[in-house]
Amino acid sequence: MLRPLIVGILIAISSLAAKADEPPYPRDMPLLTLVDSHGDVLASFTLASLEALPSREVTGSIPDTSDPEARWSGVSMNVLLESQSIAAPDRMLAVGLDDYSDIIPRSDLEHYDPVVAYRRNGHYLAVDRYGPLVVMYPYSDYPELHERTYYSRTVWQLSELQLR
Ligand SMILES: Nc1nc2c(c(=O)[nH]1)N[C@H]1C(S)=C(S)[C@@H](COP(=O)(O)O)O[C@H]1N2
Ligand SMILES: [Mo]
Repeated sequence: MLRPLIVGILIAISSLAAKADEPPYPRDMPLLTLVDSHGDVLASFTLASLEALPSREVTGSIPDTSDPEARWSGVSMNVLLESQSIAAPDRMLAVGLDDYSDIIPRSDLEHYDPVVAYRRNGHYLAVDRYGPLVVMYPYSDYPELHERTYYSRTVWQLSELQLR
């Protein structure tokens, strides 16, 4: 009988897949903080809480790097704010772990719906690979995004969104 063998192989494959799918950081580690204009914390997200929200996928790459185009999946910035019943602010300052930051205006959320991505081509992002979170724009859907303005808003190692 082949069946027990096939079942055994399937179990082996899925346990390997489960291992490969483990994030390179704890699922309950705070990754992203939303703060208001006074610096007060409005919300905090872990991988687990981000994954509990509906996901959105966009195609793009980290600008000005050799990073090839990839599928990035995560949470739409609009959905992220809605999940906390927060109206989209005029501007958000997106801050990286390296203290790099840039302003993302509300018009970007309306026109492009950028994503707070936690996976690149299906894989979680290690901190030394632009992760854990990256602001990614849908570059392949909107060629006009290929411009310095949006490149600098593609904040990798995203750790904080300051609502202005
Ligand atoms: N956290 C973080 N995100 C960032 C940057 C940065 O220095 N830190 N640089 C921005 C700019 S100007 C570009 S072109 C791209 C690629 O930056 P890099 O060339 O420094 O990798 O990421 C953007 N996001
Ligand atoms: Mo840049």
